[in-house]
Amino acid sequence: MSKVVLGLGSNQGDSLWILEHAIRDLSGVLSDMRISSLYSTTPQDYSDQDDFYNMVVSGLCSLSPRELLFQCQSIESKYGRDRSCEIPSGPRSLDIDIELFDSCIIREEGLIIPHERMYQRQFVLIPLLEIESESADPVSGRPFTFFLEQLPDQGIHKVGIHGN
Ligand code: PH2
Ligand code: MG
Ligand code: MG
Repeated sequence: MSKVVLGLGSNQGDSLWILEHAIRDLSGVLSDMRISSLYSTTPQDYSDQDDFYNMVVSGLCSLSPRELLFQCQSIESKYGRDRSCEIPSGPRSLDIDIELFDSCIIREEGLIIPHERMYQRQFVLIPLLEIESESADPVSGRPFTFFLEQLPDQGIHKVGIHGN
């Protein structure tokens, strides 16, 4: 079994409903799942869009990284994601990113792990450290707390605990 960390985001459609149901679907893929609080976050990279809801889940997975990617993309499609007609970094009904997969370092077409922008994103690092406080970057060996300390405030607010 591999320990994986996924980042979830939504800013289109009924985001809270979508995230709740996507997590239910992911519980069929991951065992011993940990679920962060839900956060409201200011859009990064492309600012002309609504705020996002973001959260992070971790768990154990028996799939390969490619198989997990396929499962994540199938769940994205189920909740209305259509990659053929979206702006890069723009609005999306559901985004599920593989942030970490054990200590694997993968640099393949369409599959980069650790996720290349996780180090710059409070909306990934804050919920990640909430559920996996000891986790460290497999590339540098540095704890993720190190990267979080470097970041300016990016406008992220906890809005609830999952299930409440
Ligand atoms: N996702 C993006 C681009 N910008 N900003 C926030 N706050 N949250 C996201 O999930 C997000 C983003 C592309 O996937
Ligand atoms: Mg994505
Ligand atoms: Mg993303």
